[in-house]
Amino acid sequence: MESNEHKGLSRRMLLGATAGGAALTGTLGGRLALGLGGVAGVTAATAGAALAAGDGAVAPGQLDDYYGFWSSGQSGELRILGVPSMRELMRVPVFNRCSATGWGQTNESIRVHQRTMTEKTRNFLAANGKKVHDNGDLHHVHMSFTEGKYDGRHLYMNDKANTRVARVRCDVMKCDAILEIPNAKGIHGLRPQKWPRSNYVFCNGEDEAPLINDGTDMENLSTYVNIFTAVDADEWQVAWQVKVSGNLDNCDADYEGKWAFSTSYNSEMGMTLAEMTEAEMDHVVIFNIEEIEKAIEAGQYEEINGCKVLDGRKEANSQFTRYIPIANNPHGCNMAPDRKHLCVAGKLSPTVTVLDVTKFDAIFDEGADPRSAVVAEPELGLGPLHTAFDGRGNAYTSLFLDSQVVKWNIEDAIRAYNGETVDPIKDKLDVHYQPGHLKTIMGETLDAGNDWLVCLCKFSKDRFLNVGPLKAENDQLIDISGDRMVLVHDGPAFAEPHDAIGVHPSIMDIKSVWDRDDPMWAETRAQAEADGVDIDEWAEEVIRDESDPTRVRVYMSSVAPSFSLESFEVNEGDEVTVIVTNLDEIDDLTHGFTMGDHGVAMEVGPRQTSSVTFVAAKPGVYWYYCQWFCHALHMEMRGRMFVRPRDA
Ligand code: CUK
Ligand code: CUA
Ligand code: CA
Repeated sequence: MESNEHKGLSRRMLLGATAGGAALTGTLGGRLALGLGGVAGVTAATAGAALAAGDGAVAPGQLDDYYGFWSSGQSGELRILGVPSMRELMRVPVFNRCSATGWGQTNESIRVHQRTMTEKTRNFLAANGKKVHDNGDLHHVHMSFTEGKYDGRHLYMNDKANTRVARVRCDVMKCDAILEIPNAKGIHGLRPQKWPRSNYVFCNGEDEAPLINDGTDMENLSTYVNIFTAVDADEWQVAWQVKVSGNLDNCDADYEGKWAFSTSYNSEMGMTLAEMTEAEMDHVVIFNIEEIEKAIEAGQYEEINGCKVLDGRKEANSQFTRYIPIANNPHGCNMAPDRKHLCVAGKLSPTVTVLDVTKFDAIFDEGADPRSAVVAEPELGLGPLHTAFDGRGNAYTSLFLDSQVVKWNIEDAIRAYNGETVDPIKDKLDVHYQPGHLKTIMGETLDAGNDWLVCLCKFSKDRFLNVGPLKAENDQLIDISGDRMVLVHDGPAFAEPHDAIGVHPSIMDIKSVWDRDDPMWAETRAQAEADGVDIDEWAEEVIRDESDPTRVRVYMSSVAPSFSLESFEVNEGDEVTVIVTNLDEIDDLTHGFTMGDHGVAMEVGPRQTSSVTFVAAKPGVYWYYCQWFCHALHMEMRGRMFVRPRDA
């Protein structure tokens, strides 16, 4: 394949102008400035590259080969894309408020938010006139595993902003559980257990805080701690927590169910940038699942805020953890599908450290050298952040400062570490610009693919038409089927995908129409039964609560193009709950319910029941309407709410 030759030349020519050849010296500020300076320098580097295996285009009416599940960072939602077309197929609201679907406003979604909310958060929100947080910062999305492979049950994701994790059901692609994690602060890295199945979802607390964080002692740094959490994915509660030394950034788990591992960039326990980058070496923490479970079983834990907490800090000298020194502020933590090698990206060090997980038993021996598990440490380029894998023994590491992806071979890196003269680096490709995560199809499972790599870039300046000071990110599609990587597609994305996974469609069983007995509206159904209303049939009932007559429940059905109620009447000050069931059974026939001038809107999918509660505080006539274009007479699908003045 000669197609990339001219590109290699362009890069060499550009090296002088970018950070590419610079030694990793100088101040942190200098390094970051170098990285950003590189943005303009590589603009034309890949222009005109010939394509090796198609351009990723999928013709109209044709389906993509894979699902892509994208995180969205500070947008707080999950996104579904098609790969290789990179067409955005759906947005699944999780930690955000959604105008279209009413997520965060419907009673069904508020229940998902509140079910495991701490008392402290519930009171805090109430003091701010809210029931749910309006934002989230969703970095990592991963599917549930059975024996090292995706099993299509659930997707798990983190909220760094409000210390939560969430679960999305793959049968309907809706969030059905959110869990606020007590004790920890800022859940960042998140991974399901890979073997034998995802009993646990491992969650990293990134931010240091006093364990009893009630304001009594805020200055004393010796009370600050970081917490590693294992969530019981079936029971959806905290299984156990481990106190660690340093903070926790990214994590992963092995293919035997023995270990979890987390990178720490702040082993210094610094509170400022200067302090956090002071030490030459930070570490990766190895968690010994069996030892932890034994101690929990034996009741050797401390109970804090309802969680079972063990002490895995260095000074506790426990069998729960080991700390392997890793150069300067490591970031990515990626287990290879060869079942053996864990790749830890150096970030401020140009290296990726390769650890052999089969050597971890030995480092738990008294007096063992934790670095004895290191089997390679290839120097790959500037700012290595994350590593992806194909099924041929190759790794792909993003170089944030170099704005490149480097393809390297794990076995060759091990041979080079052992003194053989072999270059593990097989190819480098310019990406645009400043890449973070990158992912092959099912590359974090035993089914790692060899066709596509998506690379999620943090900057896109000059790559697209200018849209103002806030620019899109750029998710790029790379063909990895040949020896050389070929960039085939630019995918602008709104703030801010951090991570993504690619999944073969056969792994999931996704419905087009809801089952009427879906648990999502079980509480709503129970209320309807108590009110004597059958929500599976045509319903047109306005029911006043017997114990509190200011509470009104309005039951309607929707069948295109009409609601069962063309009007209903309430009194000023009533708390009104509108319950709508979509009786249409047709694929893609979604209705909605929007109450005009009330800030109320919700999705009602085929055979779904949704409900929303608001106070009718404004006397007058208000139209409600269906906001999903559902029929030729969709505009006519509307009705009136009469709000009678209190003293009339
Ligand atoms: S982190 Cu964003 S680029 Cu939150 Cu996975 Cu590395
Ligand atoms: Cu129903 Cu539009
Ligand atoms: Ca550090």
